[in-house]
Amino acid sequence: MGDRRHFIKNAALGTLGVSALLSCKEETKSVVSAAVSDDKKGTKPLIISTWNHGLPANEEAWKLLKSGKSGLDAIVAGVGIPEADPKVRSVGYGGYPDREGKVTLDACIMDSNSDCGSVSFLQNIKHPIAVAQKVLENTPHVMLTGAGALQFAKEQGFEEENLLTEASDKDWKNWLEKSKYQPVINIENHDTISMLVIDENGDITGGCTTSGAAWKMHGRVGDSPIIGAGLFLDNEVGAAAATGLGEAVIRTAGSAMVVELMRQGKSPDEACKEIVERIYDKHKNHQDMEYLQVGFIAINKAGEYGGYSLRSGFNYAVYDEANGNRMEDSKFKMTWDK
Ligand code: SD4
Repeated sequence: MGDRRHFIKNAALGTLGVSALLSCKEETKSVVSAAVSDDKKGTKPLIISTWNHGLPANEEAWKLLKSGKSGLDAIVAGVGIPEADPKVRSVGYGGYPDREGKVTLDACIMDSNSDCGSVSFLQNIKHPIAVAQKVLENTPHVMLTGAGALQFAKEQGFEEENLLTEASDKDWKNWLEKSKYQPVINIENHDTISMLVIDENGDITGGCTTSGAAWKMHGRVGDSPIIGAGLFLDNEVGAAAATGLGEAVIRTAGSAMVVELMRQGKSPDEACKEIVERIYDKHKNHQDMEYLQVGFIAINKAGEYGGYSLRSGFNYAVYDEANGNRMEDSKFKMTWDK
């Protein structure tokens, strides 16, 4: 309800739219488990994903995990659901275009060995997360971008298709009338999907896929394909992923910092909160503050999970054996009305 109100309010504005490091493994483990609080402890395996579209994504990923597939395969299949859904206007096919009417996609994926693959500024490919997996598996690199990413995708057998739906084309033309850049996050509760998985053995994988901030400049890349910003994990510690205004997440190396805070003993909730507070402090007098929203989800090695956002309206989907697939509301620093 709050989300809806917020959406209406912002639509009315005229737009739619974004260590001390422990050196020894044993020490790390004991510090992390000391941070576990019972209320947020899931059973393994556990999947956590951003926003409402996390529910069907979790469902699909869960099926694959339970059939013995890897965390990587589970994530690619899971987040592939919103990527292919034209009703989800912030991911993949049907996503809002940039200010030139082009749908450009960002995605990344990372496994428990710290191998990662990423694509940015990719056009005409419905499943950027699947291309990111191929970058991880079939190249010596971490990130491919733009025309090179597209060329690679085609070499890997992906088909080019038009991702601009009629609805997005219409919204873009409406936006052009005022051409005001003010990406509003929480649009009907569909934004970037980030997914974190801890399997039965306690191994962690993560992925993130998005069409990015609506009405961005052509060529703009957000946090979502950037390892350390939109997504980060360390299999000894835990994982974190972001949603929200990518510029703010990149400025603070958000997800990497959440993981480092968990390494120091913070719980996932506490670690997400501390980084959100830091983002707030750094942006409170910034021009982006008016429309700034960021949210993080995190899991640790012990199976504890959590999330925190700057403003109200963020939620995430959690799936484990004990409690099934459900939505949980994130704690937040402030409401949109303040
Ligand atoms: C971006 N972080 O491109 C993405 C957008 C997003 O929730 O996450 N929206 O900045």
